[in-house]
Formats: sequence, C-alpha cells, structure tokens
Amino acid sequence: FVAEELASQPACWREASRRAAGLGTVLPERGQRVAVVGCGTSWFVAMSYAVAREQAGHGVTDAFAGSEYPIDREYDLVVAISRSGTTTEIVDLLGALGDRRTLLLTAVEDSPAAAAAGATIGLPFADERSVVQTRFATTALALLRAGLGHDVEALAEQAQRALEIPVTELVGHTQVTFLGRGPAVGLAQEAALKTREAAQFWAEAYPAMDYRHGPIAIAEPGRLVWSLGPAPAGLPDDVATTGATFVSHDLDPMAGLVVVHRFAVALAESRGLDPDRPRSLTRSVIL
Ligand code: F1P
Repeated sequence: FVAEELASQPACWREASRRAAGLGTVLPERGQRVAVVGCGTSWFVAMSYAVAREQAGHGVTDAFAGSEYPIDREYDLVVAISRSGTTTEIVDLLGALGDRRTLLLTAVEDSPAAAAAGATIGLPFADERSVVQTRFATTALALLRAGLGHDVEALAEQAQRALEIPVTELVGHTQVTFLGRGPAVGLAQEAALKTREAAQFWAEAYPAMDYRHGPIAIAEPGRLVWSLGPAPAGLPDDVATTGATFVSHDLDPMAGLVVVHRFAVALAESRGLDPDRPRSLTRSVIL
C-alpha cells in the first residue's frame, strides 16, 4: 500500500490546502502560545511545525512527544496529531488536559482521541492502509503550514517532482544519516524513522550544524549523508573527505521527505522486506 499512498501526497496536500482555507479560527491563531504533541511520526511532524510557526512570526510554539508534555505549563492551545486517534499517550494527555483548549488532527474522527479533544480536524482522505505513515503525516503538516500562509500548492508541485527523482542508486549503502535545519530538523528525524521502520535499516538524524560535533566520526565510504534542504557551507566537502556520499535535492524539505519515502520503500524491497508491515510495529501503539 505504501508506494501508492506516498504517491498520492501531491493530491492530499492540495486537498489540505483547500480545507485550511475554510477552517478560520479552528487552526492556531497568530499570537497564541501553542504546544504541539504526537508520538513517533506525529511527534516529528509536530517538531517541524513548531519551528515553522515561530519562523512565520505566529508565536511561541513548543513540540513534545506525547509522553513528555509538561502538564503544569500553560498554553493557549494544545494541538495533538494522531493518525489513528488511539495512541495511548495522546488519548491520556487529551483526557488529562480536561477543559483546557485542545485541537486534534486525525484520520479517524470517531476515535477515543477525538472524543477527548475540544476540537477535531478530520483528514480521513489521507488515512493509510500501511502501518508506516507517509501521507497522513505530511498532509497534517501541509494543513498546518497552509494556516501559516505557506504556499501549499507550490509545495504540492515540488512533491510531484519528488516522485520522479531516481532513488535506486542510493540503495546499496550500509548506513544513512539525515540532516536538516530549522523546520527540517524534525523532518530529518522522520526520514530516519521511516528508513528504520520500512526498511529495518540503520538510520540516524541530526541538526545539520551539529553533525560535525561527533556524528561525522562514523562517516566512511559506503555510507550516505542526506540533507533535507540546503546544506551548511563546507559540509558537503567535509563529508566528501571521509569518503561517504553526500546527497541533497533542490526541494522544500517536506517535498524532500517524499524522496526519502521512496528511498525507504526501494531499500525495503531490495532487502526482501514488506514495507507495509514492519517487524514489531502496529498501526498505533496502545499500552
Ligand atoms: C503513531 C505511531 C506512528 C508509527 C506507527 C505506529 O501513531 O507511533 O508514528 O509510525 O505508524 O503509530 P498515531 O498516533 O499518529 O496514530
């Protein structure tokens, strides 16, 4: 399923953009102090949005893994992201927040998380049959970015281009490290998670400027260093010196993530694995 689902991202992002236009004050408002929470993929999307919202000048925005939310801290709005709406940490957190203002983005509108949330934005058209998330996560992010005034139509065009970029020559490396800056730090984490989940393959992620502060020690011939978004000056040369392969595409990092989705699927297939059903992973984690 995942190959088909990831290929529908341009259409899903366009639909998210259309929906955002009609949501008005349901979405975070300019000036609000906002926390964004999720687990796994949904946490990494939250991280990316938090930085993008602050960069857009819309106000203080913090991202937390669902289990790590500082319950005594006051925010004007807590935004939870959960495809399934059943992830235990998110259902419990929304319950614990009681009558504080909350908003859930989910694919499943009749879920326990939706029952506990103050408001819900349903994105059922972006739901997935694969355990591994691709289009739900990016569609939720596209909708939130549309609320920041980002040009999601242009992003969808870039995602279309991302579907054409060859990935087969990237398969065959022994390890991959993803890098990003700003909103791409969370997306780099998500890229590494996708590679681990779908292909059961050793992948890491770091803020691009921090890569020289230790992680570069494992770079060597046969390993891949992949920047989502422009690479910091000098970094491609530093990586080349180690013999590792450096890659970066001229795309918004969210469209760059679509290339990673395709890489993860190609890598899983080359390893004889089913990218839809990773070992030890279920559609949502219920504790
Ligand atoms: C969260 C999550 C995903 C992971 C896998 C299992 O789900 O942990 O991040 O990739 O799909 O579920 P959800 O809360 O967004 O449904």
